[in-house]
Amino acid sequence: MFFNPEIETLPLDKLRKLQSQRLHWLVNYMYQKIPFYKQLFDEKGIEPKSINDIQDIAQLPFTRKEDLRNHYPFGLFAVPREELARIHASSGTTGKPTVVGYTKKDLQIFGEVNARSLAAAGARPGMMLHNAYGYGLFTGGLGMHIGAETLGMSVIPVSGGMTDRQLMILQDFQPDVICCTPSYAQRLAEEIGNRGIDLESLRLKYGVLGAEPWTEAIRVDVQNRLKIKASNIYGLSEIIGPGVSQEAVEERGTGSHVWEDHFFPEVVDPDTGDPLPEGKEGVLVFTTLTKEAFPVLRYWTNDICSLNYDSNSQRTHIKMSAIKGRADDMLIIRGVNLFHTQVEELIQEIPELAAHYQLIVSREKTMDTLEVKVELEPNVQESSDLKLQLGNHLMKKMKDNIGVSARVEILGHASIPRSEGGKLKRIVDKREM
Ligand code: DLL
Repeated sequence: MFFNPEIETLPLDKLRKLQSQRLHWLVNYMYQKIPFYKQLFDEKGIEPKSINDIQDIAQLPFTRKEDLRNHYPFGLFAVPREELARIHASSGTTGKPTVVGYTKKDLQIFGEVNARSLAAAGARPGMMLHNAYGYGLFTGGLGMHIGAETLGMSVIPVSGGMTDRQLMILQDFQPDVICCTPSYAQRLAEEIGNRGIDLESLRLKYGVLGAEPWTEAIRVDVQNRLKIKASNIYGLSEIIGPGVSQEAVEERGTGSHVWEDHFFPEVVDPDTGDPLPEGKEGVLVFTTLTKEAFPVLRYWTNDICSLNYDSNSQRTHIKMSAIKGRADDMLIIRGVNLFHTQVEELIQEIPELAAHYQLIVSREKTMDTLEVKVELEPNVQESSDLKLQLGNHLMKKMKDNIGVSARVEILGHASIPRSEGGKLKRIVDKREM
């Protein structure tokens, strides 16, 4: 089902025209309202009035996290504080958070794109949403909330954590749809199994999972254990929050539609910043085409993926592949680059292994070393022989497929920490400790 059929299926020539008009508006708006962009455009000799086509975007400068940090908290806002309707923030790894603002109109857009996302994920007006994304400064909870209300669903604003209460609500209130991080869906699924809760007694049909990288390994795990159809939702605070892109439930595994009438995506070369053609992997960059309070131009997300049009899909908007990881989370082990999702994919190919794993990076003398800890599937009979054999198998797969030598340790069930409600850290970096 479409929430906004006209826009979601807009022919590409019309979409380009709309994007071109909106980009023209955006650069002129930024030039007038945000001193940072005025200075940037003046320095680079960019004449905002001359930007008339979406293709002109390649001439425009990038915005980076550092620019946001340098203007903390409100320095890149385009409206006076009296016109703000909402503030969110994402906690950085160090120091101050990144602060983002919304006008009333921005909140309408937030509702619209998340209503589209929920509808694409299988949700319908009249269904009940169990919203286990965190409420608060994090955009997940309130973003899905406004989307669900816009679509015409009822919302249980349960927020993340307190797993006992989540399980009670899932049984007693009978929600149709759940949204949370994939790692927390794994946790909930596992607890349901541990407590012998009959899946038939639940009404859940769909999961809208995101906010962290995940692969088919976790999708299979969650879908089987919860008997739901789980699709991917992507977004980031700097662009709006959740609802920047969404996988259609009937096209799972083929990428997520970017709502590109609002958020114009590009994939660029991480070193040169040159735009890359369709299908090539690089850094994802977004321009907000309609936001008022906190518009951003060519924001360098650091997320790695590729973009592709899919002519088999009814929705015309471009699809982004699942995020491989963030460029700053890429591990470099003795010259080999890797993301934890690559290891996750290999784990899925070994049926005795569960999608519960951790990567541990340490430094021995001057060499970085990688250790992978993975759990056995709970129904597999444990033995030290089997663990050794599976460990060697995964080690060889990593060497053959990724080119990295790692130590692998196979552990029994429930040995690796689970998500407490939010994003799960799957990499332990002992070099920083
Ligand atoms: O995580 C917004 C969100 C909330 C998205 C709920 C989806 C659902 P931030 O906390 O600002 O915002 O983190 C943004 O999380 O740049 C990616 O690195 C990562 N991320 C978000 N969604 C996905 C996803 C929210 N589906 C950062 N797959 C982004 C992979 C994701 N990574």
